[in-house]
Amino acid sequence: MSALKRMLGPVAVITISNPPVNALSPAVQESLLKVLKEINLDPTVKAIVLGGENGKFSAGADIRTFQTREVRSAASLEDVNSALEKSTKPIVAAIEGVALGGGLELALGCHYRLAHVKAQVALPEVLLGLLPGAGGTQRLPRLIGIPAALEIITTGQYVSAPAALKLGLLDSVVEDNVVQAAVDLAHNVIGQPLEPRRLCMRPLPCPPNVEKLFDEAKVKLKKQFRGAKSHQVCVDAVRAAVELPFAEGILKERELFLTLFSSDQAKARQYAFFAERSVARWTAPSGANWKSASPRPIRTAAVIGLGTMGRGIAVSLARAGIQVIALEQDKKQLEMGSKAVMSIMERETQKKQQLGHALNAPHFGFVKFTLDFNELGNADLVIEAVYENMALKKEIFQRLSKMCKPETFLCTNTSGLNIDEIASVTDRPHLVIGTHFFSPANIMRLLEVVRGYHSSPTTISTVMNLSKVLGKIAVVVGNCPLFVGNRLMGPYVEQAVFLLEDGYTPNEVDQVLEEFGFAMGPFRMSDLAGLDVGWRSRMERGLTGPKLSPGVPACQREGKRYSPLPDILCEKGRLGQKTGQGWYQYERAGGRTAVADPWLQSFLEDYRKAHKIRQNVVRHDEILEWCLYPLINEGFKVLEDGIASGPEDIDVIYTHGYGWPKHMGGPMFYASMVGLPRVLTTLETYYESNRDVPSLKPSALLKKLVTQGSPPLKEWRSQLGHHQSSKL
Ligand code: ZOZ
Ligand code: NAD
Repeated sequence: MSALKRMLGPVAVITISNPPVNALSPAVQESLLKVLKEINLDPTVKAIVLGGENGKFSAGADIRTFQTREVRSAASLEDVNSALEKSTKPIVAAIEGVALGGGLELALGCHYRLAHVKAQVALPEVLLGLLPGAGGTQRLPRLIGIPAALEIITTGQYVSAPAALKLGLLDSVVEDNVVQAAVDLAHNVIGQPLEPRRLCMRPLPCPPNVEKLFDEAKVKLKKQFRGAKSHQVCVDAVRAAVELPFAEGILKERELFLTLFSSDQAKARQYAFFAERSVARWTAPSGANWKSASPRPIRTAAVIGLGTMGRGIAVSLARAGIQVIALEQDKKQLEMGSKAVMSIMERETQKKQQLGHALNAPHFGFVKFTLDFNELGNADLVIEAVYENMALKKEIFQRLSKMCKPETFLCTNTSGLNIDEIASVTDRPHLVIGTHFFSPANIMRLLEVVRGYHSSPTTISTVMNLSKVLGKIAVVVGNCPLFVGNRLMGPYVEQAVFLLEDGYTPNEVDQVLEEFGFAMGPFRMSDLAGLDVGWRSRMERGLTGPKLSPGVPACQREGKRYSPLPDILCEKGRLGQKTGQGWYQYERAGGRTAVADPWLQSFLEDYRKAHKIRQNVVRHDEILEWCLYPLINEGFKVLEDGIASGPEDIDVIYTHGYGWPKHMGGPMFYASMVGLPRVLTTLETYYESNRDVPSLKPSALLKKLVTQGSPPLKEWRSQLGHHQSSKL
């Protein structure tokens, strides 16, 4: 962990060395200051180049040290930047790979910035619940102007080197050896005045109506990142650059940084960052790991069914350069499916080109559309995405088993059917696995990898490797009805519907959850997904249907409270956005703007009267608890059953697949922040008065953790049993 120095003639090259990403730990910062001081005293050095080891400039401050670090040391990175800026010898930043966060701020302290054409720069602090706290909010606007700087600082977006060159963030972009090019530039600028190159001395070009710009940015960000503080505070920090001289702006930036640094939202975001990385290291509670197996390469993949999911899956595969064979059941469906796939690909290509990503434009592999099952024989891997029907899936897997080469992996995109039952009809249960993509599959990054009892380490390893190739975040889960994500959704949606019976409107419930940070409340979400998805699954499980007419007075099924409201809506043809009516009404079938529906209001009133339901209006904060605590409780049950291997797995599934706000970490992290005793006592109270709602019965693991004094989340794993579908 250090800053290394070597001489190339009169140019000193300083290299940041802290593998794997050259994070700026306190030790690196001290080392940089020390080397810089030495160099400035050395009369043989005329110019300096600053770079990073192993093809990466720097990924910024060392996030691992944030929760343990003395806040007092927060200023030290700005001390380094200031020392670079004040240097009397010109300094050129040589950017390879990434310059992120504190890494980019370091480059902004240098007098010149040169980057490799494939390098990326960004200030992603906002996504860690912070702001660029080492001068970034004061220097960047002075370099590229307020509008562009505001966008970069408040969204954390990555900027490619060519785009950064256009913005004026970089002085030059090269295709070959960056360090050599930086040394050449350093040679050329020896003796040139440094004052104009010091960003702290630059006047800030201020557009007219700058206040309006800030106000509009705040409104937009509030909508885009509901409930998240850091985006708003980032705007205030850039505003300080306009209102204050540089030195005072730096003090203001630090003051604002400190308000965020110790916040729960920042802790949640940083937890989410490491949780995302930890799921890739999945280990069965037995200690065994699929990483011991080698993944097999996937060159050709087949997709069966080109409906909502199959289309997106085919595009994801093709975008990664994999040859795709896409199968449909009849000519009409094939035509519709192939058109949809081609149009997604065209849109994606156009979008990338518009964003100036032409250099990295996706390379789409070849997609062959077919009605002939025999064409799948040579695929390395098949993903089935037909209707959610066990008999149909079994029929398909039986056929696949007969005609695919013996080593072909057979995957199903089922949202919750039994993987082992599907595998049981094949000749190769060890090569069968669930690949649960989320809709739209070409956009959503989450992939639940559902391992069956027989899934082999090679199968898991291959699918995990494929997910990386596709740019997805994959989480390995066990096999149980609905797996992890949809299983936790059940109690959440169930409680939301009970709240309607109790006297609330869909809008009131949605609003509370949207204020919490969900992109959509449960009713808006159901309307978008289609109410019939759950309805068909309930019919398949015999929970509703003609024999169980929802008109009957008792809202109970098999001794459990059951609300027939969603079934009634489906029977009336109100399937959500697609039919123009669901929990809300829409301007037309397929419309997107949800408006409260007076019909629904009077229907709910009649329903309550008919079923003699006494209105039970609870406080708004209780709506949150009624919906979230049963979901969290189910999360503990999933851990107890060994279906997820740790709380991080559940949290990644929720933040990436279900719109749980990242600044709330995920359901399990949120529970740890609220306090496990509070979650437990609330559930106990609710269950006491609702014995017919099993999802309110506190999980044994939750009780155990509270009895043990509520250990921190990172210690929960040690309390878990063995993975249910474990054979590893
Ligand atoms: O890892 C990817 C990435 O995006 N990293 C995070 C970049 C980032 O958000 N930087 C901003 C940091 S905050 C900052 O800089 C604050 C600031 O200015 C204020 C200064 C004041 C501080 C005061 C404190 C009191 C990256 C794109 C770099 C690489 O992606 P890959 O997919 O190739 O690899 P990963 O993500 O698996 O990463 C490899 C290993 O490196 C770890 N890591 C990454 N960035 C880190 C970091 N560890 C510490 N600090 C970072 N900035 C990562 O966790 C992984 O390690 P393992 O052990 O988890 O595998
Ligand atoms: P869909 O109804 O939109 O599409 C299914 C497609 O499969 C249709 O185009 C149909 O013609 C085709 N098909 C049916 N039988 C076939 C056969 N024998 N051979 C070839 N093609 C056949 O369904 P969907 O929403 O894409 O769901 C597919 C699977 O993905 C289901 O198991 C579902 O549970 C799961 N899933 C859906 C979502 C979602 O949001 N829609 C999300 C995750 C998982």
